[in-house]
Amino acid sequence: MSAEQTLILVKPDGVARGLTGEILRRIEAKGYAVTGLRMLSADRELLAAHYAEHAGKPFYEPLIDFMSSGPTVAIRAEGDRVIEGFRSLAGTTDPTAAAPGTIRGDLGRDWGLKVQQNLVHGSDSPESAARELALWFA
Ligand code: DAT
Ligand code: MG
Repeated sequence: MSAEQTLILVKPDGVARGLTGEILRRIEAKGYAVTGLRMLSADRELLAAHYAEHAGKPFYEPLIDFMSSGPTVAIRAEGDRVIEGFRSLAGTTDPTAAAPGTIRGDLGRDWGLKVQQNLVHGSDSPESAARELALWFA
């Protein structure tokens, strides 16, 4: 069986705070291979496709505004169980609740309960990973 792939994003807050290198370091230190790397300013069309599952939720518009507020770094990472493994490295969605030792727990901030500013995205299933990689590495 070939190694699994996932899409990781360093969101605009992570890029703006100069944490791209630290996040890449944690991915590589865990033993995952970085097989794709791209910096781009995501437009609303890409973000709407990426976050289609959240359309209509109360945080959707603020999330799209935030994600289009600056450049994002898209990473294709590869390794055994990398989807689950990166979600574990990232920590839970809310940076205050995320465990110490995780990217969000160590480095994330709430910024007045704007939970969406949580530094990273990681695909949550093989189907999401395939769909999201096709969007960000088209
Ligand atoms: P995750 O990024 O941990 O997979 P998700 O897919 O449920 O979380 O949501 C996507 C993003 O939307 C998340 O990173 C931050 C934002 N978000 C989710 N729930 C939120 C909420 N209750 N309030 C504000 N932002 C939220
Ligand atoms: Mg998600």
